[in-house]
Amino acid sequence: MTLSPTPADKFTFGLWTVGWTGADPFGVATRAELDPVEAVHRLAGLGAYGITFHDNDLIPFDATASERDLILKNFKAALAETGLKVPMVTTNLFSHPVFKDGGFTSNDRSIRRFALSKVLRNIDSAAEFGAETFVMWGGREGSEYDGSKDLAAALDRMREGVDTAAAYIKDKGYNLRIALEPKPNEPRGDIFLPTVGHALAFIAQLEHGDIVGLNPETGHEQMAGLNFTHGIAQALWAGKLFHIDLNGQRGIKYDQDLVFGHGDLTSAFFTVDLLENGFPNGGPRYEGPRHFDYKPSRTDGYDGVWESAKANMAMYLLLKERATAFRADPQVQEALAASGVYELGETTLAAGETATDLLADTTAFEAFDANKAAERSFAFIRLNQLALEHLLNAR
Ligand SMILES: [Mn+2]
Repeated sequence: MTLSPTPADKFTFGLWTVGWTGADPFGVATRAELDPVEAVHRLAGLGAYGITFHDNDLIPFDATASERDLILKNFKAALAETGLKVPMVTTNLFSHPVFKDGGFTSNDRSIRRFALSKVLRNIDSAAEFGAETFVMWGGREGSEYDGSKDLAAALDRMREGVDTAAAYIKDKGYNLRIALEPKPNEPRGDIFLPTVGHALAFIAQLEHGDIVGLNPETGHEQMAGLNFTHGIAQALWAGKLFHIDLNGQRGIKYDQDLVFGHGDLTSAFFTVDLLENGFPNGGPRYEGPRHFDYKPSRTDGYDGVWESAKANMAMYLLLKERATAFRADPQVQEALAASGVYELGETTLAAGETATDLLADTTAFEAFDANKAAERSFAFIRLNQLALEHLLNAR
């Protein structure tokens, strides 16, 4: 078993994940605050590659300039000492009451100006840390009541905010790309850009969409009843999978943020299979960090927090091992072929063939025996059983 991670595995964690103290809408914190410096040392000791954070995970919203300087000095010293990287930075536009109606899409223009200014300042900070990805999760960008928002104006303001940030990155020459993180609901009743598909369509409307992509999260797509692997596949296909948030979720309910694989394990297997082995017929690959965005259950103390950090990486490595064995199995290769998985990689038209040529091909239509073709068994059940037997290490 290859369960001991190294930085080469590119595992990264949000400071807000291991640092979550367990406060939820029904109860106060169950764990003490975690010093960011300790988080850096602990994660490095466990074999992680990097740590990520919202601006206010590190620097409190109301910190003075001297407090800010001291925090940054200590944090950077810990990074230098451990070699831990900061590949991604994001902005908190949701905790402070000023953002109760959103940041980029608040109905209050002065709040939108404050939010955009906060983002631009944080872009400077992200570049200073050497981050390559700047995530935007608009948790408060949404509504509870349809009549409370001009929805077209809200999308205009979202586009204005994202385009302004992207143009700023280009003007400054930063090696940064923006990654939008969709979520259907929570904390707002309905959040704008709720799924991977909505966000991809939004990016197509941007002036600076070339440096804007996605940071899909396992649980967020599953909260909408959607297939996470299909979502990241479409983002990859579109050249827009800039970052990824791995965690666990069981069905359509509140955002559980479980350890990766502790939700829908079969889905997690196929997620890792795609990330590690790529599409069966080739295509774009994801090369970025394997980022965990989860919450260590509030039932557990700090022993459980560090166990959960290890568990995320162990689950990924186990699934990687299982997915590699799955693809390498000659019986699986035979089953993939029998099921037509490689046949789907062939173009439907022959090289140079036109629609007119197809219409003239009597074998494609007039002489085509649809009833005979309908007799084909695709044998998908056998293929899936092989996958599950590999997942269970039974082969
Ligand atoms: Mn989540």
